[in-house]
Amino acid sequence: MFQPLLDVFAQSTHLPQAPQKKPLKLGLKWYGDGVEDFKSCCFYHVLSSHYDISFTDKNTCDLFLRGFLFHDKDLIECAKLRMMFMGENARIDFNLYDFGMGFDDLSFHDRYLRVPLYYLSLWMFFKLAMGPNSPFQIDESIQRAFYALSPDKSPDHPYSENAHHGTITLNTSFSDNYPHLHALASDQSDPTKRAFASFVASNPKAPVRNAFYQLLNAYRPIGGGGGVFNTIGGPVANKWEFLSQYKFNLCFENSRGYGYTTEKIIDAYFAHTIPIYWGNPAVAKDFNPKSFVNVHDFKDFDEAIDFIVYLDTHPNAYLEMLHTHPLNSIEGQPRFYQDLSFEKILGFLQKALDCQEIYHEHSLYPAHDDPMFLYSGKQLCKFLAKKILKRLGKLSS
Ligand SMILES: Nc1nc2c(ncn2[C@@H]2O[C@H](COP(=O)(O)OP(=O)(O)OP(=O)(O)O)[C@@H](O)[C@H]2O)c(=O)[nH]1
Ligand SMILES: [Mg+2]
Repeated sequence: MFQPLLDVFAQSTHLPQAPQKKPLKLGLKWYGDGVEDFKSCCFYHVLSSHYDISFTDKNTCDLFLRGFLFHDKDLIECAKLRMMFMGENARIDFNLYDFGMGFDDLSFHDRYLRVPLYYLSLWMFFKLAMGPNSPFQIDESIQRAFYALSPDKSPDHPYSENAHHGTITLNTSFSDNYPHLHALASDQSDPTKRAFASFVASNPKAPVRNAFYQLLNAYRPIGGGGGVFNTIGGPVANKWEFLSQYKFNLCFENSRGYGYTTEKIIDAYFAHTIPIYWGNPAVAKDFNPKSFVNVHDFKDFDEAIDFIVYLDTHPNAYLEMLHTHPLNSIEGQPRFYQDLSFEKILGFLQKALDCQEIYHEHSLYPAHDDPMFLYSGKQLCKFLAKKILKRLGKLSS
């Protein structure tokens, strides 16, 4: 069920008023189209509540923000404050970055905040849910706060944003764009009377996911909308409407990683279908284990498939899971793991921007384009000797 998850997310978008906005020059290497994609992301919304943002290059910026897996040589030469948002199953290198946000459930004082991709992806659904004919509700005051901070958007006009696999137009008729999903979410169709399961991925390099697909597909055929195991003659344009036509969605991550919960499970909740999940062994910290099939909970794949068969053949058990709140409750209140919120993200970013320390300058390891590169003892001595000679040269000149 998406509405209860949306309610908690909408509350978590609350931001305090800024006394006066400070100027912020932001250097950026972001996904997709760069600045345009970044502007659709909630980090932009959060920052623009307290800063007048201008985009500039890495040499003149106050903060360089990187949102991608690989490290460029030219970024490493940039001496400014560096922050990385890691959206893949990989670790942030804190020898190179002063601050980071990502999946890992780690504690590193003020230098790290866990912001898993699934939380970011809720921002798109929050905006979709505000459109005309939406079956979802968002409190009026929360909607007003959104539009007040987004002067380029109006509640009366459609606007476009880049999303995974294409552009999405927001603020247009929900029931026209998602007729099947609209009927389900407004209790006008029977969720048990749907085809079996869907799968939408285009990355074939996911051996565990592919193996599970084969086993499940042997029980009942799975509808495939992505580039891998496609059954509909080509990539599906509208992922969420496609998912809503099936009882389950196979939303395995491409690999296993502690903390690595991406947008895939959120897509399933939004589409009113039961997620069949594998990837983050600790996913039960992020989502209520009674609201999805957690394949990590089973001895092996066969046992997990037995449970899916049970849900598929017992409508009451199926509906109970479908209608369970996706979030865990803490002291009776459904919450995000670690109480993640826009205010928490803002606090982290403010501390980073106010920080006088440039941590990466104290790293013994020199900047290098390959983050896995480490100096051997001999190489390190050579490197340090060179540095000392350079310093002595400077002193004597
Ligand atoms: N509409 C649509 N969405 C797709 C298609 N292929 C993948 N997606 C979805 O787009 C989102 C982003 O996909 P990617 O992260 O680029 O790649 P992926 O194929 O999902 O594979 P991994 O991320 O490696 O698991 C995911 O939620 C996919 O489910 C497609 O052909 N059509
Ligand atoms: Mg992906």
